[in-house]
Amino acid sequence: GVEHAQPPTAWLAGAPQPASRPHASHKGSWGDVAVIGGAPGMGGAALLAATAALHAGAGRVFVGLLDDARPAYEASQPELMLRAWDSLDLAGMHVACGCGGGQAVRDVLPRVLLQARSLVLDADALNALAAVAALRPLLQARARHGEQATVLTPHPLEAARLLGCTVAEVQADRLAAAYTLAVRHGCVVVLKGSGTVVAEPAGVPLINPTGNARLASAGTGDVLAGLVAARLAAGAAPFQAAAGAVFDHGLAADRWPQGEPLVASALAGRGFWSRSGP
Ligand code: B4P
Ligand code: MG
Repeated sequence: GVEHAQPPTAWLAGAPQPASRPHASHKGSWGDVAVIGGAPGMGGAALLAATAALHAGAGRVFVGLLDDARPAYEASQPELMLRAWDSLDLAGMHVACGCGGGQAVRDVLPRVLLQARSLVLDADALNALAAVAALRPLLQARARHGEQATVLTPHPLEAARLLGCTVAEVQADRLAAAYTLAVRHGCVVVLKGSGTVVAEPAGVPLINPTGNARLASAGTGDVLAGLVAARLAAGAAPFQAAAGAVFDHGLAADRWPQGEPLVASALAGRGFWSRSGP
């Protein structure tokens, strides 16, 4: 794998250093993550995000599936607690919403936006925000609340839908696209792709130096959403949570053994947790 030289610290302003877990910490110290998604036929995306959050050190990870036919547990990852999404008390939880959400996510977003303590919106949650104008004031209300951080994680097509422009326009000025979305919605924005941009409304955007095209495969974005949620659950500030997760996600790809396929389920279970923490 490729080893990166240590970049200048200014470049990494948002990337936390490796943190060890205090000896006397317990699972309550590391927060509750809830992944809400997994509409019928799309359960894999939610499970990938939840598995990544677990392996990034979240104390407890719930999966609020948007599918009434959910199994009692996930055999490959029995630590995950599978629930009906509307049975979860979201008020104290760090939520990732939209991974494999389909159209059903439109119905759950109002409650998620109102209640989640911190929130990562990915994939179909972003598409819902782009399509349903009535959801956007709820996002702005979270920004005014102050305690309710929100991180948006669009890829370029999702960003283009949110901005009402073309993918080419997003890609022509990625810093401006991410910053515009951050200001407009009062959120931290992770614009994914080669040179992922992390932006916040009041601050200089960051271009992540890690990662490579081996991440261009199905489900790696879901893994990233889970990693951001785990860092939020551990108490990181939203920009630091996003930047740290993006950095680690890319670093894992850069260090991936050459002969081994980089598939999202292997990435999710890789064990990021020694680096997690506020
Ligand atoms: P989706 O159906 O939305 O794909 P997904 O489930 O979101 O996949 P996943 O979650 O794994 O990928 P994501 O990009 O979130 O895709 C539907 C369609 O959207 C696609 O068929 C395509 O038409 C369109 N689309 C998707 N990406 C596009 C793009 N970049 N430009 C134009 N159209 C696009 O997450 C992938 C992760 O891998 C991110 O963390 C990303 O930063 C990383 N990654 C991918 N390529 C990388 C690279 N070259 N270098 C470094 N990192 C890279
Ligand atoms: Mg995605």
